[in-house]
Amino acid sequence: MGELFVTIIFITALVLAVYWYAGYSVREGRAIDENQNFIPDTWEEKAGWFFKGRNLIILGLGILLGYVLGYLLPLA
Ligand SMILES: [Ca+2]
Repeated sequence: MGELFVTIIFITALVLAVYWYAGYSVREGRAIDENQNFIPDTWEEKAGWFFKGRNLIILGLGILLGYVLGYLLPLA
């Protein structure tokens, strides 16, 4: 379970980094963002689901993290 926890932390960090970098590259003017949603338009074409489901993906990762953490460190 400990390895699973590290894996989920790693995946969560990676996913958050991708979301952050999407906004960063637009703000820095490195990517074209015609519809001004702070997601490079080329990324939206390739992986629109990843950005459309952003809230759900972060929520899911959070629940998963909480679940594994609760298993590793039971309070009672
Ligand atoms: Ca865009």
